[in-house]
Amino acid sequence: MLHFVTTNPGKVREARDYLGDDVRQFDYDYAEIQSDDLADIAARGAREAREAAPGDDPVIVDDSGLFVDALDGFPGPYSSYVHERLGIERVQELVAAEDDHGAAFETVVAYADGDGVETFTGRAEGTIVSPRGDGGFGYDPIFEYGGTTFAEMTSEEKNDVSHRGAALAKLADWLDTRSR
Ligand code: ITT
Repeated sequence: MLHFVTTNPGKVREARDYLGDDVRQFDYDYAEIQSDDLADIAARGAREAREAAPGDDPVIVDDSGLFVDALDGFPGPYSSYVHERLGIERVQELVAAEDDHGAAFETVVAYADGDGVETFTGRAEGTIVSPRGDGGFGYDPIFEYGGTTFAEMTSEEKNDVSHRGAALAKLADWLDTRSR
């Protein structure tokens, strides 16, 4: 069993494409440190959550952020707070007032087991647009990649091009190599 430590079922759905049905959501609120570095946040969270997870099973933590070019990377590590407080429409309005609508999603997946912690990163570059689509979660309706928003894609289509898909693919490869 692999425990995905998150309050976000959308992340778990995307992870199952790479890691199979062994992935279980573990709704544990680890202490998120204040840092500009997603890897630091995810690695510390994974270390703490492993202590709290049932048995000796490994855990993963995913820390992600939306980095808007014209806003010097804002909201970045504060994406969750900004999502709750402002919502995606207001973020889109902020970006629409700028000339450059470019943005990137970044994810760090941290895996912790008895041997320690490994981190895997992924990035996707796109454009902030008015909301479109009903799929995905979070900022997906305003993040356009190749003419389609992430919310207009199926989970598999998003995984093929997304930040999380890239990080999960690296983790899956690493687990595969290690088990040989
Ligand atoms: P956990 O910390 O419990 O895992 P969270 O949703 O708060 O859940 P993050 O802090 O990693 O996770 O996410 C920061 C924000 O970015 C949050 O509002 C998410 O909904 C959003 N987000 C993360 N990944 C995303 C993705 O693939 N597409 C759209 N929005 C995403």
